[in-house]
Amino acid sequence: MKFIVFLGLLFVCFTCQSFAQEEDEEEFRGLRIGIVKKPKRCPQETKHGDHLTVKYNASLVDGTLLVPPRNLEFTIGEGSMIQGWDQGLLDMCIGELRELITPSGYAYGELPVGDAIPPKAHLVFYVELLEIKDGQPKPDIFGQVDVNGDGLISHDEVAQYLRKESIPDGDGDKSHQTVINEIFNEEDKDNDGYISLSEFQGFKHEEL
Ligand SMILES: [Ca+2]
Ligand SMILES: [Ca+2]
Repeated sequence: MKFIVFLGLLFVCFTCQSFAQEEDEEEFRGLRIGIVKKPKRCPQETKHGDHLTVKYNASLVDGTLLVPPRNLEFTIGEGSMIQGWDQGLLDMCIGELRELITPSGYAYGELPVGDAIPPKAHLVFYVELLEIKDGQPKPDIFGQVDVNGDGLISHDEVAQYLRKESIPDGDGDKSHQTVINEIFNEEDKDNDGYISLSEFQGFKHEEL
């Protein structure tokens, strides 16, 4: 979704002109990360799954501005942004400013993007990290399975969950009944036929 938003931001740059890329390809094999400014104090660094707010701009390597400075929120390391951002903005402090010289292989590859970004474009981003929010909380699987909300997961509720998740009800080891039995053998520690919240381990079964 954020990727689309980002593309959208670039698409709005109708006035930008396309420029033929004549750079020496040798120069642009790898992502180059330059630290322009780094604060002295850095209590927290970015890691995969963090939700970041950044201020950035984007240009072609010849200096043509594609996106003037603007703020953007995204989750890093989940492929929602170009690879150059997912890799180039890790271990970053709040207040840090980086220059990412991003070969096309780490950006939009062979294809043009709108009128602004020509095919095989190498891009330069200046990205300042404004805020880090820890990764999104894991989905509440227990709550999703415990549909009647009594704080216990029953056999029937697991069966409903398997159907809802479109897990195939196969033969033998793959049948829903076998999967349910294995889950309860593993997780229903006191053998009362229900999985309580404290017993719940998150369905580590290979089918799920
Ligand atoms: Ca229940
Ligand atoms: Ca139990």
